[in-house]
Amino acid sequence: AAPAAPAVERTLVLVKPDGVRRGLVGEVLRRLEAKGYTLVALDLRVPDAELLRAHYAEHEGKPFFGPLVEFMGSGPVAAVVVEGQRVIEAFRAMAGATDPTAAAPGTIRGDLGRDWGTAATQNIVHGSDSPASAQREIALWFPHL
Ligand code: RTP
Ligand code: MG
Repeated sequence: AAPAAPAVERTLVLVKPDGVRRGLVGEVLRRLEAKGYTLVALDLRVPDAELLRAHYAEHEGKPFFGPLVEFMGSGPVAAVVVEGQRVIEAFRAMAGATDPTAAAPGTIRGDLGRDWGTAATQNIVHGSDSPASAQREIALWFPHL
């Protein structure tokens, strides 16, 4: 039998406060659009601690959790829902490794990020890491979708 066609997926992309402050929202959206994905929702807001603690619940108790929530609430975040076949996997590849110093050139973090010596790792973007995470995160950031 022929392999099943991949289903259309949605992922949550965040341009984090460092990316917004550095004027990289357009660059991140440009890369997504240039690769052929569809933007289905866009919002710029300063997220409150309740949303951030829920978003990063898997990291609760880790030493970087407090600095991460503080950093993520330090300014506007651009939240974007992006759609297309295998977009979750694609955006993880486009973002690159978590550590921007180690992230491969060609990726968003590898091309545009660096270590600034801050308590929280500033790495420009977030992307959901699985279909279950994407569904959970989109419901948190865009309850009307
Ligand atoms: P994201 O969730 O933001 O897309 O990033 P990721 O999957 O690559 O990284 P994850 O392990 O989920 O961690 C979430 C965010 O927490 C900060 N972090 N700091 N050891 C550390 O200091 C450390 N580890 C993670 C980063 O901002 C990371 O993106
Ligand atoms: Mg993650």
